[in-house]
Amino acid sequence: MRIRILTLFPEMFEGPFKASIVGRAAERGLVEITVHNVRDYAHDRHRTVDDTPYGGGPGMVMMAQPLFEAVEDLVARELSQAGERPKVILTTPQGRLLDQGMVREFTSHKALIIVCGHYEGVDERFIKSCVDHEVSIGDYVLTGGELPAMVLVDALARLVPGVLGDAASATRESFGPGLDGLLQGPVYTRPAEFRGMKPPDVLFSGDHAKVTEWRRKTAVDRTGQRRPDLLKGWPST
Ligand code: 6GU
Repeated sequence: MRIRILTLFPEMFEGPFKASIVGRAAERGLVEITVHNVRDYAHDRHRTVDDTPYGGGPGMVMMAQPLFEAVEDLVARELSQAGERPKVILTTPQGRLLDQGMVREFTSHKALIIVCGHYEGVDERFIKSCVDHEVSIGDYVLTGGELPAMVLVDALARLVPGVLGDAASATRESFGPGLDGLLQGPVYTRPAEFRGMKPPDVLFSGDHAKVTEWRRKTAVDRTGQRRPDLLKGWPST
């Protein structure tokens, strides 16, 4: 999967995408992530990318022209490289709330362009003409769409085959597709007793069916207590 990120702050991506599982995935060629500066597409001497809003009001609005030309350029590069038009995602608090289903849907595309929104917003003519999906990561306001873009890339990368180690994939598998969308129940590791606290006996029983049933039950209980909204329509079959 190829991901191109369009941002006013390319330097923000240097740390997160070098370290971590995402960094390893990029190194191994499982995902290809490139970061592009919107300012490189400005035309004037000052490389202007924002301006005051029509109608007045506080803050600045990201101009249509640099974003428009940047996306045109990145789309053209993708078409010449792979021949499949990439989906364009804009990170903005006005977007649809990101969930695992949307992440899964996005992984069906070979290439994505993620545009990081900023300031008081983005000229609507760019959004109307160039953006396929507007995405928010939660009901709170951040200073910019860069962190949301990183969140999205992280969520996407871990679904690319081979990115998670065998152990992690196997764990998810054994958890069973039936628990998809539920919160995970409690987990424990050595020592068997810590400050007087012991894990439930069933985890030491060696009975895999019983352990699986315990994991299912604790996942359902916890989801009911903390996120009852997730239980609506579950199980799906
Ligand atoms: Cl995608 N952008 C900004 N600026 N704030 C947010 C957000 C996005 N998602 C939640 N808050």
